Amino acid sequence: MADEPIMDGLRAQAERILRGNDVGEFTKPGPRQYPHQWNWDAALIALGLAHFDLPRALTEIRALLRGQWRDGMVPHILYHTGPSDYFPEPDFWQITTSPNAPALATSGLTQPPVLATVVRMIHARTPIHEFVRQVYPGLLRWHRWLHTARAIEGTALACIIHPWESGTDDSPRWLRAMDDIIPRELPPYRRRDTVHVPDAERPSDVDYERFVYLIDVFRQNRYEAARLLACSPFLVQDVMFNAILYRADQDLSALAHELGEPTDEIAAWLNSVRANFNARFWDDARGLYMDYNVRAHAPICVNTCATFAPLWAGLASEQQAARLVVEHFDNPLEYAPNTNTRYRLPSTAKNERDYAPRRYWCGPVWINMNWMIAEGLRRCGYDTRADLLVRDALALMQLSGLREYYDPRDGRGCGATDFGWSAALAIEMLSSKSIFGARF
Ligand code: 9WN
Repeated sequence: MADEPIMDGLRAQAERILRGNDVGEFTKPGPRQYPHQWNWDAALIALGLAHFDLPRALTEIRALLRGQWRDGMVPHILYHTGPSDYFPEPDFWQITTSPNAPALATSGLTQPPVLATVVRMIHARTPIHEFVRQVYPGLLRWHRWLHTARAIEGTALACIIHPWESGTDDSPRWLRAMDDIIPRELPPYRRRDTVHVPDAERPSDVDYERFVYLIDVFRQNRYEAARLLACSPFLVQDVMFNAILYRADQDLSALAHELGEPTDEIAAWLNSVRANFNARFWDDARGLYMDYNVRAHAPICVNTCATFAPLWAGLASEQQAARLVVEHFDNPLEYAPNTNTRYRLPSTAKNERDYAPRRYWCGPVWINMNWMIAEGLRRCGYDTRADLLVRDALALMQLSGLREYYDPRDGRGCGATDFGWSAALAIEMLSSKSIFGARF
């Protein structure tokens, strides 16, 4: 049974963090480590804020859409308050070379499009018709850009051109895909991400060099979408990004329907993704979803928590869902607790070569992943497993505070402190009635 007074303490702490990271129109993901607005952080933070301050939640979303590029891209970082000690600083991106750049300083990349889903979730709880009408055109333009400017081979599946676009930056799936990228010349830069967080919990220098090299390629090509598809050394179809997009298309379509807007274009994207998703990503021999390296014309055979994202989207068949759950989620060598690990869900399978329990996306538990995968498991009828993920997420936050990620062995907190989406999703999970009652 959940201990409700302690849970109340967690909720109060989460609200305090969201208030503390609030800079007026946007919320810092982490007060020191991440002092700007990030795309999918802003969406998840808005979901949490909506539980106790709906107007502030809507402000967060409006601020994010203010950075939208003329071609429809919603960028991954927005520098509303100018430079800080965060690298890359706004000028490093050189976005003004693009005719599509907005007036606001932003990065030149995007991030997982979870925003339409969040808008629909907030609206389903407290109708916000006028707001939905205002933001709908921006959401539609972003999705259209993803399904066209980032699409190849005549399908609506989207490509990403930088690991940062996946939101799971140094996941071993990208480390493997970056093996072939040899930076030729690097612009001068100084890493700042290891000032506040220990080196061992952040990407290695070699990986960071590749992150920077890719940005340099994009700025030299003035962020022209067609050129980036043609020349980016990193071109990948990310299973989780596409699952998030597919679910967001479903939510966008529901919003369109309610607004009396046409839904044919969205239906065509949904049909195309549905028709191509499993053929592209499902590995029937292993019973796992794998990303696809477009440059190498080959799947990226690395087992990470991204494999469970199709559950969130309703893209896995009953049999596929059962294989994911029984062969992998429940497997103590991969994701289930064993004598070495107490907490679910390691972000990389424990038997993967590059599994590292404290390094960024290479193994630690992330609260957004637990939440999203729990929602997916529930959608497919695996409520008991979903409860395990919610229980562990809440237990970790109580044990170690609202951190960016957690060591699955002992629950120690890693990365940034007072982390925004951990706080927001603590509130979201505590507010969802299903977590209370006999199951805990
Ligand atoms: C680069 C803000 C962001 C998250 C990403 C996470 C991390 C940035 C960084 O922090 O990425 O975008 O500097 O490491 O990987 O998912 O949006 O919280």
